[in-house]
Amino acid sequence: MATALAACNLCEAICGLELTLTDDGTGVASARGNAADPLSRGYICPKGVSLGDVYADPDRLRRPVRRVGSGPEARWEELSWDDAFDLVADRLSATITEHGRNGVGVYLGNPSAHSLGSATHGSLLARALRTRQRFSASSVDQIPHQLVAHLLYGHQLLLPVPDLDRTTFFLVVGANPMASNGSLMTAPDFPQRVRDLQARSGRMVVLDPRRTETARVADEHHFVRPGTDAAVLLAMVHVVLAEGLERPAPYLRGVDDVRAAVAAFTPEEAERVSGVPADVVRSLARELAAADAGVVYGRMGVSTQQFGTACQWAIQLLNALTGHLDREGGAMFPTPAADVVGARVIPPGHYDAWRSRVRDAPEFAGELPVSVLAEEITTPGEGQIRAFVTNAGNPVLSTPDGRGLATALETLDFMVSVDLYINETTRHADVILPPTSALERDQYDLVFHSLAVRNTARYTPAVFEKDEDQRHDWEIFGELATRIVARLGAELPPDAAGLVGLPPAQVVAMLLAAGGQVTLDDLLEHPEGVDLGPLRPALPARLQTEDKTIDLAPALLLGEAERVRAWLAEAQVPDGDELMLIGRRHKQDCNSWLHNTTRLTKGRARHHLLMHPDDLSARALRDGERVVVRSRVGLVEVEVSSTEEMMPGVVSLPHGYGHQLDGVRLRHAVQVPGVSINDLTDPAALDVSGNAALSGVAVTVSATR
Ligand SMILES: Nc1nc2c(c(=O)[nH]1)N[C@H]1C(S)=C(S)[C@@H](COP(=O)(O)OP(=O)(O)OC[C@H]3O[C@@H](n4cnc5c(=O)[nH]c(N)nc54)[C@H](O)[C@@H]3O)O[C@H]1N2
Ligand SMILES: Nc1nc2c(c(=O)[nH]1)N[C@H]1C(S)=C(S)[C@@H](COP(=O)(O)OP(=O)(O)OC[C@H]3O[C@@H](n4cnc5c(=O)[nH]c(N)nc54)[C@H](O)[C@@H]3O)O[C@H]1N2
Ligand code: SF4
Ligand SMILES: [Mo]
Repeated sequence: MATALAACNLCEAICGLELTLTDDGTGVASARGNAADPLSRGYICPKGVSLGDVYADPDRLRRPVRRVGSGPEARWEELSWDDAFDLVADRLSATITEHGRNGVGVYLGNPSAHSLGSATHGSLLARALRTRQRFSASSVDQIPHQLVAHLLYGHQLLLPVPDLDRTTFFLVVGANPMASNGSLMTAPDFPQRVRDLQARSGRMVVLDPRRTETARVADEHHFVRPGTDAAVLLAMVHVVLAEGLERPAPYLRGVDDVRAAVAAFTPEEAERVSGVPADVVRSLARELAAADAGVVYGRMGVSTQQFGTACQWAIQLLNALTGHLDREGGAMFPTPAADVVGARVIPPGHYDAWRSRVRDAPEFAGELPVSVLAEEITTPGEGQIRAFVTNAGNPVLSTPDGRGLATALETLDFMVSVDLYINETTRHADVILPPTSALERDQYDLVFHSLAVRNTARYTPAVFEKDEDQRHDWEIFGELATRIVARLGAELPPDAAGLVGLPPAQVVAMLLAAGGQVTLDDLLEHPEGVDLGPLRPALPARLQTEDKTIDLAPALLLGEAERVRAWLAEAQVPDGDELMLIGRRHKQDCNSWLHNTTRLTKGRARHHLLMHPDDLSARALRDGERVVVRSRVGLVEVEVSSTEEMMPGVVSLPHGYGHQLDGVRLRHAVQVPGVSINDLTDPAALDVSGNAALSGVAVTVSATR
């Protein structure tokens, strides 16, 4: 039977796969990890197998469709690509002519970063539209990381990653890589990498309000109350500096300003709000400072919260001050073969260059917080969004007050979505343009090789040829951009115009040539991937700051320390009726999609609200019964599960559930129970970066009886 190599693009681990094709060569019979892949080394998770299901899924769109009617009565009609492109270009250019550039809004979802064509050509659309109403899943995810990287290292994507394979002290704050497979840390087969760490006498310590899959395999776990990590992390910085444990590199500046800023953050104050014992805060700081190879790593839990930026800053401070930045086993910068940072393919970023129209929220790197999207659609006035474009996303399920956003989408003059499926968001579109799926296109992970725990490079040619009447995403962006500017009597800037029709392979070839580590030909000869060795020290040369130093204490971040201090002075531990809601991810879930694959949805239901048994009994609730969860924004009804893995006072719902596809005729729909956590999260709650504070939402839980 024929086999083919593929790259899984369903999460940041970018595993190499070996597919066995069906006898006629038109489908996937089975999939396994490719042992020859130098990064993933044969690892695969349950989702990797489902790539073939997506390819074969009869409900995946392959031709453009137009919606006729709305709500449960809506019908979808196929139309030709040419007609679809014309229709979309007509409507978007008409909106611009009538309402101005900011009359069109754009949202880019998570899989945009996981497709080579979106990475190379996605910006074409923004450059044709030139709107300030730009949004993405980044502002319900990692904007604080990017803001801090921009301020400290001079580029929003110059993000240090844990040198996981060589560290001996790994402090994980608000991340669950045993389920997520790592994020802003491309580390396929995290479970084995942790076993290796422990086998070399290293330790993993986890701070998380839930005893997660990662906490369970850790050497130490402490509950931390949601949203209070900044107090813990800044207290750790305080301990490092107060005890003289710092070892700053010569290119670090601002240590004394940091010392002054953290003076008020004592471990005792941290304990009061967070529940993490003061002696644990002290011993973690000392253990990090004493470790030969130590690193602090924090992800979603400390990014999507009220002090996300302060947390990410404190994490950089801890690594840098204890001498673990740019050091083996510490926090290191990959040297990717195709370097989008050095080549400035992605700009370094800027903050607060303009603000949102209705709420006056600052932009970051040209994007506004997605939490302001609904109000920008519904609030009349100049710059109101009248037409809307989405690519690879589902903000109705993935952004705060998703239900409110769905209502807002219904008021638009026009909406177009580039997506493989009709989902809770794209069902509101007038036109859906479906690109080819992962196995039908070439892949090179421009983003994730830049965040990997080992330097590798891999170019994977398409497994299946697309049929003539399909389009790749880069072709869709090129076509739309060209037709829109033509209607506006405008032109694309020369570098953008040069991209139209240029296959992504050529973009990759140019980037690889600039880097000089490998060529595209090398990679085509080795589709399993090429090993470029362990991470290596790169500072100060790789810094993108003008003077090649790192200012640890930019004014914005000092201001954040002050904001955390002011909050700390007032902060009370919630009591009485109130609980704090957090999210969770499961191994078999992929954000809000893939819930239509039998393979990933069979087995025990996993949509429940998790709650500590004491919190259930305090409310006279029974394990398994349906409860009402209320927040300022909305309410949902869902089954509750009693578990001691939750910190008392904290409850958890998974993210990406709550499908609302009633009335949408799908051939193969699987009914997955559950509710959307984002019917409870609050678009008013933002970090300074504009990131949504999804963690620590105040809720009450009561019986439906
Ligand atoms: N409360 C809460 N909210 C959260 C989170 C949380 O933890 N808690 N997590 C946040 C995070 S980290 C993220 S990244 C977001 C994700 O939120 P989004 O990015 O808005 O949503 P996804 O579920 O990733 O949407 C995937 C869509 O992309 C389509 N798709 C898949 N591949 C492709 C492709 O190659 N091209 C195109 N055009 N479409 C494709 C799928 O069909 C699906 O419809 O959710 C965020 N929201
Ligand atoms: N299987 C699977 N893998 C995925 C995804 C998926 O949907 N499914 N999504 C992918 C995406 S888009 C992303 S961004 C990554 C995310 O990757 P991770 O960040 O590793 O994943 P999460 O499960 O969101 O982990 C967040 C952790 O923070 C904890 N937490 C919540 N609030 C707080 C808090 O206030 N303080 C602290 N200290 N902890 C808190 C939660 O309990 C949870 O364990 O995963 C990626 N991988
Ligand atoms: S961990 Fe699973 S979903 Fe992520 S890339 Fe690997 S196989 Fe795909
Ligand atoms: Mo994400």
